[in-house]
Amino acid sequence: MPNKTTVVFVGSAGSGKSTLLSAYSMWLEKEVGARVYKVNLDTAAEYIPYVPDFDVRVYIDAHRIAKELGLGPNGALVKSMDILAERVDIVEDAIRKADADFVLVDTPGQMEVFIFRDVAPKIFEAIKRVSKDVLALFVLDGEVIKRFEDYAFISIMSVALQARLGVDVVPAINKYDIAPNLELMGDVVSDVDLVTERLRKSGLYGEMLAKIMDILWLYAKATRVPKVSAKNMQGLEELHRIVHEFTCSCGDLT
Ligand SMILES: Nc1nc2c(ncn2[C@@H]2O[C@H](COP(=O)(O)OP(=O)(O)OP(=O)(O)O)[C@@H](O)[C@H]2O)c(=O)[nH]1
Ligand SMILES: [Mg+2]
Repeated sequence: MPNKTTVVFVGSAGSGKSTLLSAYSMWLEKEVGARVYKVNLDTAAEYIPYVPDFDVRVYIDAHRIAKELGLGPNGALVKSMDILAERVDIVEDAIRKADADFVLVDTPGQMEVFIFRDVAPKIFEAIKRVSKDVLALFVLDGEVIKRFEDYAFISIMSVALQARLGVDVVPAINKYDIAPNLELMGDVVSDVDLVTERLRKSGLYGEMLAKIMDILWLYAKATRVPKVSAKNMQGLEELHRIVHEFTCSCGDLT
């Protein structure tokens, strides 16, 4: 029986996926004494702030593909993801053999190229076969969350990712150290009534978003959103508590 918990870091370009993966792996090793296996699936990465145990670039490198096929950076990334979609067995094998408690998986900077292609559901299916638990950490850049509507957008995106990937999705707000709106970043994001009340006041789309949020919260497994700074290694304990609650079936997540 596989006994690994796999956390897949997804999120828009530059949101801090790789830095957070690095910070969380160090935290897990130091504070929990966990054995961590780090997987890089970013075929176009030029620099990654951790030493990967499995690096997809050894097999599929977007820069090499660009040269060989005469493609631009986007075309090469798409092509590399399509090649990976046919070779998910390499990733599955590596994770199966990993002697680890936690597997942390980094994904390409351009989230849409990963999420919208065949590769994402295929990778998640493969990871599920060799892990006890799998969840996706939706890494958000705290700098860009400025309004209640932005928070509604994140919640809707999280549910969309859940539907697409077939696993629980935990949104995490990164770059808390430079987040511009600490009021919104604070506990407010966990206060259902306050968010919907503020949305209702903001016109036609606000009313629509508030109604969507009512439904989302009805089905939400957790309303807590970890706020972290990967750069300063802050908020990692809360992040881990939420990851643990999702994977241990211990009930209340609010
Ligand atoms: N201030 C601050 N900067 C951060 C934090 N986390 C990441 N960064 C910076 O944000 C930039 C992008 O970080 P990455 O970890 O490369 O982000 P990514 O999502 O992996 O980026 P791509 O894979 O290129 O899309 C880097 O300059 C990081 O140093 C944070 O918590 N606070
Ligand atoms: Mg990265």
